[in-house]
Amino acid sequence: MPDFVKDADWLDWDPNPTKPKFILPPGAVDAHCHVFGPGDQFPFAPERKYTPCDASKNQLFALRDFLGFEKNVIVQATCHGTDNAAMVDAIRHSNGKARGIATVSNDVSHSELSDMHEAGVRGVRFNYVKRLVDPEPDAYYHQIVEKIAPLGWHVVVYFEAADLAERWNFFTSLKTTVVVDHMGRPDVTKDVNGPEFALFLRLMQEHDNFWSKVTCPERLSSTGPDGYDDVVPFAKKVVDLFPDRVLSGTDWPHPNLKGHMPDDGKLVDFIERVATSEELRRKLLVDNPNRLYWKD
Ligand code: 0GY
Repeated sequence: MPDFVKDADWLDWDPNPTKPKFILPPGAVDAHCHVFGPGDQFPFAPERKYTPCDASKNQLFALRDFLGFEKNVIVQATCHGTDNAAMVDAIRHSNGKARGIATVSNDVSHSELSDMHEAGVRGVRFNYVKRLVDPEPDAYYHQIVEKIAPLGWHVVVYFEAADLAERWNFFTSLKTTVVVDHMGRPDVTKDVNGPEFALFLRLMQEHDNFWSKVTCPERLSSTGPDGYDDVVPFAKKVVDLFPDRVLSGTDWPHPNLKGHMPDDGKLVDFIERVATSEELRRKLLVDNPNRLYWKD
């Protein structure tokens, strides 16, 4: 088995997070997290743009229990390309407490999809972040959608705010549920009421098949981990406007972070600042993810 060496500037996940002050409600779902390898068991993809540290299913499940989540949605990370084996192994060993989002190519077979469905996969991710992948033409993704829609799966899209206008026609042509990662990665140094974030809000407003993860303050913030203050107005606005179409998650093990590695306990505390009533927190953490990922 290959012996992978993580990137020289790779920041490892925090093995000793603090206990969150915010007590998660029963049934809470961490709807955005990943597993990496372990590389000697589940090799990283040759076409990957980064080589991470290992982050195994058992380490993820231990974090879930420590933070007080009940379940996980494990999103295929680009370092594994279209080989979903590590993610599928994790959801298969979760006792029904994890569902998955896969990355597939347009020639994926119906039997591969059906095996993944049986394991607990409920969607595919289209990644447009150029430092992570080389995006394919729209036709390629349409071919995938035709194959996954009959299974009741949805599409997760990851893109940078500056690329939304270019992707608009393709995104709005999708008839499945579409979940946007990290609010479309807004530049939070800009005005929350400015034109860039307004375009993302318009996408959500005009297309009620769109959902958003209000995730990744650690990735978006320029003020840093002390509350991630600059991200709060953006995430709060999305939760307030679209309470039935939002999801939360840790993004553990936090791929490609530069600068600081977050304390996952503090990321849980962030949730209380963006979902400011018990009802909003129940929708964000329990009702919405269970409706989307555990409907069958
Ligand atoms: C994320 C963020 C990133 C990476 C990936 O699949 C991935 O490699 O998702 C990132 O580097 O922005 O959403 O977890």
